[in-house]
Amino acid sequence: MTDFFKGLSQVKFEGPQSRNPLAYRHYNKDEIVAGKTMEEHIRPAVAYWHTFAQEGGDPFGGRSFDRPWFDKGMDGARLKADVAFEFFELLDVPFFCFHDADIAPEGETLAESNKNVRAIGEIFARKMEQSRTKLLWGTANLFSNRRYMAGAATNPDPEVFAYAAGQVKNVLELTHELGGENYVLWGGREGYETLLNTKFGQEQDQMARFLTLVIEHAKKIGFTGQILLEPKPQEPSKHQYDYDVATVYGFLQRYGLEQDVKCNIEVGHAFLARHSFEHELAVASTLGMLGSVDANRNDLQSGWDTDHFPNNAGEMALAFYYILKQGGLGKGGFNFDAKVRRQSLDAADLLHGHVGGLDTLARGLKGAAALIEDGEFDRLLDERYAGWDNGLGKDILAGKLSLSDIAEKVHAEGINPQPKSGRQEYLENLVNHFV
Ligand code: XUL
Ligand code: CO
Repeated sequence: MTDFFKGLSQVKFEGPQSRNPLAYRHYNKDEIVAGKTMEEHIRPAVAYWHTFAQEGGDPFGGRSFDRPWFDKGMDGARLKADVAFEFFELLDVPFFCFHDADIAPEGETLAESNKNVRAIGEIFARKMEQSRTKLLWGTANLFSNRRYMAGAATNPDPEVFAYAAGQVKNVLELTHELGGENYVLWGGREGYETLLNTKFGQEQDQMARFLTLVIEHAKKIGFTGQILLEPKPQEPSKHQYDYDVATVYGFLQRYGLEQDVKCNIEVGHAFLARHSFEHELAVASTLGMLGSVDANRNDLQSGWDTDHFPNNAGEMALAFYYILKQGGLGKGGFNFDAKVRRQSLDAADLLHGHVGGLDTLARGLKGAAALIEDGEFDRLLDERYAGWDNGLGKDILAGKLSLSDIAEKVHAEGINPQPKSGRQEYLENLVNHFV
């Protein structure tokens, strides 16, 4: 045991009345909701980067956190791994996620970096034999090092592409060996700052080639997890290619990859694309692309990707509505891509963030399950579209009528549709009744 979390004990469910700030009030992992335990629905994961590697810096000031593993090379990385697994147990969560760069220091060469990552990977493997926490996903950091400033797969220099490929091969194989259920690609620098130095079509081809290589390698090593692309419209690139779910789907279809890849949808990224989170989930679910979720929220005032912990149960209820309707996230889950604020210096703050986030998800889950169980919401939606189930609507959709046929019908039958209320306020109140 390290002494990082000294004095803190495992977070337990105590119910909504509890005033214990380090107890779950809504997240009761074994409680059955809509046929599964809460843990099976949510599949919560701790993000290694925000929780253990984040330094508390902002554009106006550097590190504010003082962690005993900072600046200590591989010794620090080993201590960080010890602390990480203690944290997973304190929170009692089933999953974690990592980038290669979060877990081990970069070396002078790719070989040295990969070796460092592998050494910590071995420690993870040993710890995972004792721990119940598994790997939700792994990913390679292809955006922090300056070699990637003009992109990884989409770099004008093929040697950068090659370096990135070497990094991804290593992390994909490690993810597979650790039993990871997904592999994520977030294209932080796959985009451009200015078209003045960018061949857009060329870069699209490169990105598709890279993804194809990853898919092929995953198959070759027998990785049966999901390959996930994480859309985000900007930051750090001015224009990112994986703008939103619809854009990603168009890209995948163009290169014939839509069967092999799904999306990891992040709340804050949806906002940056000027969508709601539930919009992105609805689009993804409709396209068969809803693979996993990065849970967080943005500071709406700043309009930036601030990665706060989720605290809006109503928003999460709408998210769970689409997740429950598609029968769950399968191999995906809810990764807390969220960080404590710069002034939240204490070890306990890391727990408070996750406890509140998980309680918010639990409230959303229970709300969505109750909404569906009640049935009125779905019935109203079906009623609104009922005209398409038979007669005119059905014939139009089935392609039985030409434009002239339809026009003729309007004249012959005196069709004169009368607008009906969309009842938005009624529906908002109905949803709120269950959250
Ligand atoms: C960045 C982001 C990443 C990805 C993984 O905005 O969300 O942390 O989730 O690379
Ligand atoms: Co993310």
